[in-house]
Amino acid sequence: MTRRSDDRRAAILQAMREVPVGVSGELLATGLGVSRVAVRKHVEALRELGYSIEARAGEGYRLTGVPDAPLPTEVRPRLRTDFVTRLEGGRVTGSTNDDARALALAGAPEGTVVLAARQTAGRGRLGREWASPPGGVYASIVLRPAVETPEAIVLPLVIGLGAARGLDALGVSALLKWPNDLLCEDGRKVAGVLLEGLSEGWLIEWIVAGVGVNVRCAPDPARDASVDELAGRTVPLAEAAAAMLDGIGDAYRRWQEEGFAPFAKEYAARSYLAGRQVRVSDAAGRVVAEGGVTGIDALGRLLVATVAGTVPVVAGEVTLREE
Ligand code: BT5
Repeated sequence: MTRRSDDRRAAILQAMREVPVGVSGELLATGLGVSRVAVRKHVEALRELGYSIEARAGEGYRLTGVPDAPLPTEVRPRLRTDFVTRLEGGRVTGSTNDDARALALAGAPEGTVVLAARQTAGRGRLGREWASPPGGVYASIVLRPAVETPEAIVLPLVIGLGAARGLDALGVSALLKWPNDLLCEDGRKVAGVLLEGLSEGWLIEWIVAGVGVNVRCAPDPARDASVDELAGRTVPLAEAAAAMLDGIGDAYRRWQEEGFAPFAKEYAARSYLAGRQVRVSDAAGRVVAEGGVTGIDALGRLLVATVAGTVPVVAGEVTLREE
């Protein structure tokens, strides 16, 4: 779908929202500067997206139902900030991170976002699966941070904090499990963040920040929590998507301007691991540190007090140790 078609469909939706009794095809055609046939085609395309639109002779088009989906036409009007420059997708895809990567490679600007209501090949870190059934929101954002590679090491934490603020806006207060899990109090996971990117030496070409949120779904109830359950209400998927994008966009912009320092205190306050006994393993499963978590340092590394002294951990899988 072209940007222009998107804009026209958004305009048709807005007109129908403003005049609930019905808007004539002729009026829509004149307003948009297109033919009535073109209007009819746009209305058909909106129906295919899940909108219910009645068309009656003499009364025109009437919007009678809106899909509960993270569609650009529903997410865009709910965005609070101008961070998002382009919104794509909203239905089914393999992985929004792959789609956003392809757009980034083709030169898409910062703030380009791909959304999905379901993924068939959603992934987490280290090749793990991200269960992506309907009822979740899956989003990936193209970032082009103006910093050198080492400075971007903290970015996953910044994006995690932004996602946590997005959840705040939905009435869910989440804890952060270093490096990238968003958990509720009892340790079940409500959202996850995955950053992938390309750099040329110290120069970052692009980063794709992907976030998956269980809004109405909890694919494995023993392990996962949902926004609906935690917020105690049914949160529209488009509202969830917009809140996450605003939260992440705000945090990212602040980090670009001021670095990580303004986030350190909030990260500590939201830390699920602070004060806990943990075991950290590398990708191959080797234990790299074992002990009590004392916090993170200015570079975003996890500080683990081991018998041999404090170890700053750059990457790894953290599990809680039975106390
Ligand atoms: C993550 O990885 O938590 C990052 C997840 C990022 C998903 C987004 S969705 C949009 C974008 N497109 C993608 O393809 N991915 C991104 P990690 O820390 O490796 O956690 C993965 C682990 O979380 C799995 O091994 C499961 O144990 C668990 N898990 C899988 N699906 C889950 C879900 N829906 N809710 C909670 N936990 C889940």
